[in-house]
Amino acid sequence: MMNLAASHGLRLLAVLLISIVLAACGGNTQTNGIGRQTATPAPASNATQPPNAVGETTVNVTAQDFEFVLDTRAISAGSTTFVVTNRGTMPHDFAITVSGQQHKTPLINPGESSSFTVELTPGEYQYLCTVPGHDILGMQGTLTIQ
Ligand SMILES: [Cu+2]
Repeated sequence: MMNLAASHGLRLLAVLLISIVLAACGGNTQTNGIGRQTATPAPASNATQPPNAVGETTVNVTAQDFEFVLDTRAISAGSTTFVVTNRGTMPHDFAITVSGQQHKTPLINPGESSSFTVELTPGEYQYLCTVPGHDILGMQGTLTIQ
């Protein structure tokens, strides 16, 4: 009997809690319609960026000691802007070879950013930091465009 009573009490409590949660959610939606969008976690390096036109993508590149992290979620063939932010403790740059030609940022100091735009077609592109030795330490990779 004690068990039954206890479980009945628990069930009541659960129903109450669910009601409260539902009420809270409902209130949220009414007072703040854009609250939903903030649920998507953004990379720490991300600045707010405007929506891109068709065929234009922005790739956020984080340079660290000694690694590049590329946010390629939205990437596709077309005009591509690389926004490179140096989160390391020493100057880095970002260079990518397109059609045999190297495009790159100037040397970027820690905490600063630089960007450039190139036209990418489907294929594979090598990128690296051109500071001597940094590529060997890990600041290099291949970007694939489908
Ligand atoms: Cu470097």
